[in-house]
Amino acid sequence: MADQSFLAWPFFDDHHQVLARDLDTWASTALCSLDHSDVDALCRELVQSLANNGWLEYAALAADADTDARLDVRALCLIRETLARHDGLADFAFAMQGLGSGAISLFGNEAQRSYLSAVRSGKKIAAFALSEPDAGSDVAAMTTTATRDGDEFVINGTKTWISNGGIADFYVVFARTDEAPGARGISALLVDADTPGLEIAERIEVIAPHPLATLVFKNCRLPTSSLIGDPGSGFKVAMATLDIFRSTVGAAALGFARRALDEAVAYSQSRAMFGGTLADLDITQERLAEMALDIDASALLIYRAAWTKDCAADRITREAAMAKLYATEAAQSVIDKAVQLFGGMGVKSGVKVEQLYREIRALRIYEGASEVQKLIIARQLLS
Ligand code: COS
Repeated sequence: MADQSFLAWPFFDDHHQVLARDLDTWASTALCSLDHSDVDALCRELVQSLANNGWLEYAALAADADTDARLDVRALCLIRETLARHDGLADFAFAMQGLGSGAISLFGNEAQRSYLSAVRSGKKIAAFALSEPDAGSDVAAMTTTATRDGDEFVINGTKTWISNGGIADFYVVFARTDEAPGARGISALLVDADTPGLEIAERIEVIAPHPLATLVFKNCRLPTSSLIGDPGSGFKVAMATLDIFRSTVGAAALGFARRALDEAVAYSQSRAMFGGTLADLDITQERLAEMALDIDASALLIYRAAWTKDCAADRITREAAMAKLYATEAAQSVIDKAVQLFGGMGVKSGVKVEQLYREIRALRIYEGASEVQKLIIARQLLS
C-alpha cells in the first residue's frame, strides 16, 4: 500500500482519513484488472461503479443541498489522488462528473439542480465545454455565440478538446451572449447532448486514451431557462469552477507520481545489478529521494489549496494555480525518473510506468496550461 502518513496532517478531518482509506481498499480490488480496449464502454462502467459505491456523492452537491452547502475540495483531491494511483481512467470518470456539473453545483437554479442527482447516481454523464479551436488559454477570446431569439438562445460555433465528448448526456457550454465585450459578455448554458443542432464533429485520439471530441453547434436552440447563473457571468462561472477543480488536477498528478515512486522502489529493490540490487546504488537512492521530495512538496501545496477553499477563503485562485502548476510538473519529472530506473522495461507498452508516462502529459496542459498558472500567480503578485 502507498504511503498514507500524510493523512495525519492537520489539513484533514477524521472523515477525510476514513474516506481515503476506504476508497483505497475498494480501488485495490475494483480497479485492479480493467479492460481498457473500449474506453467509452469502460468510462460508462466506471461512472456507474463509482456511483454505486457512493464515491460520486463527492463529485456534485445534492440537488436539495442547503444554499450554504459546498463541495468538499479536500475529499475531491483525496479521491482523485487515490483513483489516479490505481487507474487513470477511473480518475478521469470521477473528475469529469465533477467538472462537468461544477457550474450547476455552484450556480444552478432549482430545475437545473435535478441534474446533480443524475450525476451522483451515474444516470447522466457530464461534460464541460469551454475551449475552442482558437480560444484555449485565452478564454475571453471565444467566438461561439448564444444569440437571444424570443424566449430561446440559438448557439452557433465549435468547442474542442471536450472530455467526455461523445458519451456525455449533457454539456455545460460557455458562449458569447455579448452583454459586454470580452470576459463580461460570456454566459454558461446547460445543453442536453440530444439537442438538435449539436453534433459530435470529431472524436480525438490522444496518447492516454479517454473520450474526447470536437462539438459543433449549428443553430442549436435552447430555452432561456438553460442559462446557468446570470447573463454575462459565464467567465466567472468558468473561473470559479476551475478554482475548485484545478487543485484536483494537481491531486491526480500526485496520485500518478505516488504510483511511479511505488513502482520504482519495488523495481529497484528487486532488480539485480553489479552484485547487489539497483536500490543499492547511490545514484538510485538520489533519484528516489528527489522523487519523494517532489511528492511531499506537491501534496503540501495541493492540500494547502484544498484546506484553504474548504476552511478559510472563498477564492483560491493563487493557491490552486500553484498546486496545479507544481504538482503536474513535478509528477512529470517523478514519472520520467521512474521510467529511467526501469530502463528498457520503462518504455515497454503496458508496463505501469509507461502508462503513467503517457497519462501525466496532458495534465500540464488541460484546465489551464502551466504557463497560464504562472501568469495567474504573477498577476496576483503584481496587482
Ligand atoms: N473567480 C471568479 N472571478 C474571476 C476569477 C476567479 N478565479 N478569475 C478572474 N475572475 C474575474 C475577474 O475578477 C474579472 O472580473 P471583472 O471584469 O469584474 O474585474 C474577470 O473575471 C476577467 O478576469 P481577467 O481580466 O483576469 O481575465 P483574462 O481574460 O485576462 O483571463 C486567465 C485570465 C488567463 C487567467 C483565464 O483566461 C484562464 O484561466 N485561462 C485558462 C483557461 C483554461 O483553464 N482553459 C482550459 C479549459 S478547461 S480544459
